[in-house]
This record gives sequence, structure tokens and C-alpha cells, in this order.
Amino acid sequence: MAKTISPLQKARAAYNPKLPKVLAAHGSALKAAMGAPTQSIADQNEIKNLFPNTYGLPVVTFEEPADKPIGAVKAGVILSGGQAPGGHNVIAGLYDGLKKIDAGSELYGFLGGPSGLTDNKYVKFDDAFINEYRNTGGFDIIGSGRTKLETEEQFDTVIKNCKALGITSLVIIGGDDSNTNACMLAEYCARMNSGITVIGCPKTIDGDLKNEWIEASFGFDTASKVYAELIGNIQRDANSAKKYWHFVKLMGRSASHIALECAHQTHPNVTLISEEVEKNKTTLIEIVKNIAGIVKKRSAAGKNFGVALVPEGLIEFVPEMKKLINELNDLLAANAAHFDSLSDAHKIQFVNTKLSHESSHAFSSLPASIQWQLLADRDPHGNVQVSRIETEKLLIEMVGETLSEWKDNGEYKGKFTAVNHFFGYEGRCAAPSNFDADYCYSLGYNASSLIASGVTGYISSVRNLTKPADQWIAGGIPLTMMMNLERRHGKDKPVIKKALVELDGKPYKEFLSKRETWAMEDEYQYPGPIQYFGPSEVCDVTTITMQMEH
Ligand code: FBP
Repeated sequence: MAKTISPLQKARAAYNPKLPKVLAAHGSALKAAMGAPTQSIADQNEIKNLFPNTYGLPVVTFEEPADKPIGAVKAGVILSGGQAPGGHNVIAGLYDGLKKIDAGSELYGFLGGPSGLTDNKYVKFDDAFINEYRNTGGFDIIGSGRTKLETEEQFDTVIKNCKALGITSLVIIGGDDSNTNACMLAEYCARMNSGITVIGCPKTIDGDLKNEWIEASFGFDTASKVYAELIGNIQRDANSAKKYWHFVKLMGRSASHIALECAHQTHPNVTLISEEVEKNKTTLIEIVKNIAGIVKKRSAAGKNFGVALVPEGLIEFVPEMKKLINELNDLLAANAAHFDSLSDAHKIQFVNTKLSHESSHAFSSLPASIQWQLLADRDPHGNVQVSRIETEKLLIEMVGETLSEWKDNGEYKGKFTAVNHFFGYEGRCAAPSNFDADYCYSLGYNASSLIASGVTGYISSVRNLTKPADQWIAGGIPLTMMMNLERRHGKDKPVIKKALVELDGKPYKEFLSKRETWAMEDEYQYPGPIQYFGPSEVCDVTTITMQMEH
């Protein structure tokens, strides 16, 4: 039976994503203009030794059509990590680009993320399949997963499975960790002379996969606009009822890009920026006192309400918590089997006896619920799953306690009733904004051009994004260029450097100049829903962060 779809979905299915001029004019078989050799952003010698075949490659740009026809290509694609709006359009762009190279080209989608490649679970796309997913949110076209592809055994299986299907290129759509793995796979495939090339694509709502060449990871635009709509709605409610403080935790993992972007879009009374907390070495108690101070001041002005934004990764940046989390990471990585075999009571005891005095004190001062959240399984990349740590509730509890103390000594006379929210899943699969629909389609189409030009170990790069799409610059950036060494699972590993909020950057500085006013004056903005149709200045605007950065 045919699926019924909403009128909006029907209208969106007909949307024609915009492409950079060179891709729109000449299709995907393009001549790659090679720049000068490159270097990794740090730890050059170590990265060079680890990636002898893919280190130092030049930046690629596409400006002209290829000299001769390229012939049919067989490629595979996976979606990796958390969902981000626009993933379906990357695959649609890749499919269209490959077909444009040669109508006989084929695209295979491996199911459920990286594990689909090793388990050899795949589908072969055709027009009808792809058409059903154009301009839609979600990753359900082939699913995603967080399996880490890193061992030579896994790489050998990937090569074997690809060869059996005749696949000569793989596109890995993922965040910093997945693109790190793409880089390792590219290196291994080159070392083994496998004849398979690997291209990455910058995905993540977190916005932390960006640098001079990757101006944005896809999904950030849509997700932050969805959260900003919800925050705006909450602000209107707070300002109408005038009786609640709303604490909103926002996804974004370690980086506070989403919180900062939402602050610019909505002007809430409090926004915490994890990177600032780290720089100033602000303790948890200081953060709490600062928020309680704003609650008190607003209350004295007759306003027992407000809205506070809390970035998901905050806890990792509070100095005493950072130290605690690092110790826990190393401890749990080194004693995984033993730890799992213990009873709950013994787990807490074990941790307390192994931690340093300072961390043991920090751990014991936390409510039991937060202690357990800190001990929960790490993700396959060794990261604490910050989305599961209820920092917003912790802050509400601690701010409430501080205000009670102040009430007891007569400093505060107001009423503090708080409501907690966590916005993450509400935005990750939203229908992509026009920007993400265009950007994603361009990234996928551009990836097919990288495949056609025969390069490996590159990430699809589309730049100049604050300009109209026809002025976007298409090309490829060597993955090794974005790498450095970081500590994971208790060891130094080569990884793509996460882009955190820059404290000397314009988006943060502008926020700083406004935050005191926003704390007291109710300058709330209500951005409303993403507009897909209407005047370009409403429908095609990029994030405020990107406008300020470029
Ligand atoms: P990635 O894009 O890096 O995979 O992360 C996106 C994200 O939404 C993070 O903001 C969040 O911390 C994480 O995924 C939650 O993942 P999961 O739903 O798998 O627990």
C-alpha cells in the first residue's frame, strides 16, 4: 500500500536543491585543481608517520569540467553517528552526481551505520528509492550507528565486501570521530593497494566539525532553528505566566555552538557557555551562585520567571568535574570487565577508592542520579554520553538550595519554581531548512566529483556559504589536515580536532556585549518555525553564528 504523506512533505519533495555554479553548470565530472601540499593542524610528525599514504595531500577545488568522460562508477555510502537534518539529501546528491557521471553508475547504501559495511548489509538505490527521501529529515533511508571502524580486521572485511560488489569508492557521512575513521580506512585502503577510495562528509548538529575550510557541518542550521523556535515558545509562556524559571539543556555534546546560536536567535536571560567556564576555571558553585544572583535580581524587579540555556557538555568543562570525568574515563577503560562484574554498591565504593582525593570529593558531592549518569557506558569512541547527564536538573536543585539559604538570611524574598527541558531529539531529524537541503545536496553531489577525480582521504567541502548557493565553492580537503593527537580510552589517538566555541570569535563577543541586558530586560525573540516558502530573506538565511563568522 502506498504511504500517505503530508501536504508539506509533498511540497518539499518537489523542492529543487540549489548547487554551486560549477556543479550546476558542468555536472559532477570535473577537473580537480590541486593546491599546495598541506600539513596537519598539530602534531605533524606523529600524524605524518601514522598516515604515510594520505598525509600532505593538496586542497582540491573544482572549477572546470573534466577533459574526458569518466565512465560508470560503483560507490557505497554509510551514515554514521547521530542523526542530522539533511542526511537524505547528501545521499540524493551523491546518487544524482554519480548518475550524471555515467547513467550506468551504481550506489549502494550500507545499513545501520559502519557495522553495515562489516556485516555486508546493504541496499542498492534506484530512482524510486531515492525520490521517496528527497528533502526529508532523518536517517531512516539506511539507518545509522556508532560502531567504530578502526581495526585492520574490520578494514579487511570492508575491502572484501566492497570488492565482492565491485565498489571502488566509499562515502562516509559522519562527525569528527567518523571522519577520523574514514581517514584511517582511506590510509589502510591505500596501503593495501585495494583500489578503493574513501571520501568523508561533514555531518553533525553539534557544529563542532568546522574550520577554515569546513564552514559548517550539516544539520546545525536546521537543528538550532528548531530549538530556537521551541525556546521562543517557552519564553512567550514564561513571559505570559510570569511564574516559572525554565532551564533548557541543549544538545551539542562538548561544544556550546548550539547554545550560543540559540542565544543569538532568542535572547534568553541566562546562557552558559562551556568554553568560557573552562577558560575562567569557574567551579560548579560559582556557576550556581551566578545564576541564583540573576534569579534574585530579577525577583527584586518583580520578575520571578526567566529562561536559562545550558549546553549539554557543560559538566565536562567545570574544572573539578573535568578532572573527575578524565579520571573516570581512564579508570573505567582500564577496569571495564572488573567494574561490570561488581554490584551497584560496590561500583560506587570501587570508584571512590580509586579516584584522587579531590575527584572523590567532587564525585561524593553529586546527587546519586548524577553519579550514575557519570558512570554510564562510554560511547564507542570513549566519550562520556553527556546527553544522559541531567545537568539542567542538577543546576535547578543547586540554585534552589542557594536561594533557600539566601531566603533564610533575608537576602532573597522571591519565589523560585523551575521547569526542566532537554532539547535534542526534537531537532535532529527535522525536515532540513532550505540551507541544509541545498548544502547537503551539494555536499553529496560534490562527493561524487571527488570520487570521479580519483582522490582518497578527502572530506567533501563546499565553502562561501553565507553567499547564495551559486557562489559556493566546491572541492575537497585532505582529512589528515584537520587532525591532531587527543587522549581517548586512556591513550593518545589521532583524531580530527573538535571545533569548540572560540572566545575571541565574533559570535561569543557579541553575546558577551548583550548578556547583561538580556539577563534583566526581557528582550525575548520569538523566531517561529523554519520557513520553507516565502521571501528569500526569511527562508534562506544561514545561522547567525555563520553570518558573524564570515
Ligand atoms: P554526533 O553528530 O557527533 O554523532 O552527535 C550528535 C548528538 O546529537 C550529540 O549532540 C549528542 O550528545 C549525541 O548525538 C547523542 O547521541 P545518542 O542519541 O546516540 O545518545
